[in-house]
Amino acid sequence: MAVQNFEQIFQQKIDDDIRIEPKDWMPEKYRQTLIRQISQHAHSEIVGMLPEGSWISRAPSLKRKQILVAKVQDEAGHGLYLYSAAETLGISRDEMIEQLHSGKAKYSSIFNYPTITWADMGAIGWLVDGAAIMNQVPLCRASYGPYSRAMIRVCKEESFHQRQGFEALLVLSKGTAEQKAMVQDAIDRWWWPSIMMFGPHDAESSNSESSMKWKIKRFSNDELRQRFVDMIAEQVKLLGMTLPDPDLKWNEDTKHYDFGKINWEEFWNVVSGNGPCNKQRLDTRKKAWEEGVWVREAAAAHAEKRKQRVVVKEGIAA
Ligand code: FAQ
Repeated sequence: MAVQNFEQIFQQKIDDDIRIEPKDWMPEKYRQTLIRQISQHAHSEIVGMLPEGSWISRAPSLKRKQILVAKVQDEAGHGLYLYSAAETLGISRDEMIEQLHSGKAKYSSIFNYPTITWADMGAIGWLVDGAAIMNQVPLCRASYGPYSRAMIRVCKEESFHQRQGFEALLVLSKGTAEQKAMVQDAIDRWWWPSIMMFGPHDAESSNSESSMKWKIKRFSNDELRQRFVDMIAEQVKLLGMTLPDPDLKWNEDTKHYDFGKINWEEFWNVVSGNGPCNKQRLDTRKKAWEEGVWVREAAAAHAEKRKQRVVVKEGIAA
């Protein structure tokens, strides 16, 4: 069959909302786009463990520590499902890790900001996981089967993450003047980076056109960002706090909140490796990878031994 026919059949499946599975024919650009997005997503989960991980030993109570440990473990799990989903497209885990370490593969800009106070744990749960859910619920219907299925579980866990973050802030917001100030300061620092997570404006989004045609993306960066702003602008009132945007205003005509200009210079600076913590995050990941060599080697040797044992047993049985 000519490639053109394969392409028509492929696009027809997408248009009919039939999932594409690993062994189905797919255009090379579709495969590459998925590898880029899924691996970037996996790296984000793994690097995303670092800003919160540093607070596990400093959590203010046993309950908060248990919640934080569970959340960070969930993020490790998300990274692992996503690496597995990407592997079905023909890239190995080692190649993906190498791309992260060399700077070829990106990860979300948000994880290059420092976590300065305990309230940052609440702000990450509420705002960062909140933005992640807004972006990821539509990915449960992404056209690639292994990605969409992984996202269903990821989203269930993310929604627990968001609620725990909001609840942690709610408790602090009813506390002392110092605790209230700590909440407002965390919101002030995390707000703009959170709305940058949705990526550049649609007009600047180089991948959106093809990703929408292939139903990897179901909504544009700006559509999802607007939904997030509308949701958070209401929720912040429950905390008795404000968002650091003087232009944030309900628009009766559009029935959405208008908001101020995003600092794209800051965004691209962080994306290109020059954010406040980019170097620290990558150095930590590289060190963990190097220090884990013996674990990977031991696991591979153990697997090989087990395989040999099965071969010997089968030989005896025959
Ligand atoms: N950071 O053409 P578009 C989480 C890049 S997981 C860095 O619009 P696309 C869980 C983009 O790669 C958070 N780079 O790109 C958690 C592209 O460059 P490239 C991660 C960004 O792919 C919570 C260029 O800009 N979530 O938070 C960013 O169509 C708490 C042009 O952009 C996902 O990965 C950015 N924010 O749309 C963990 C979800 N935005 O690659 C721990 C899946 C854009 O061509 C604690 N990904 N770029 O060189 C997606 O939905 C999409 O990839 C977007 C970007 C929407 C992120």
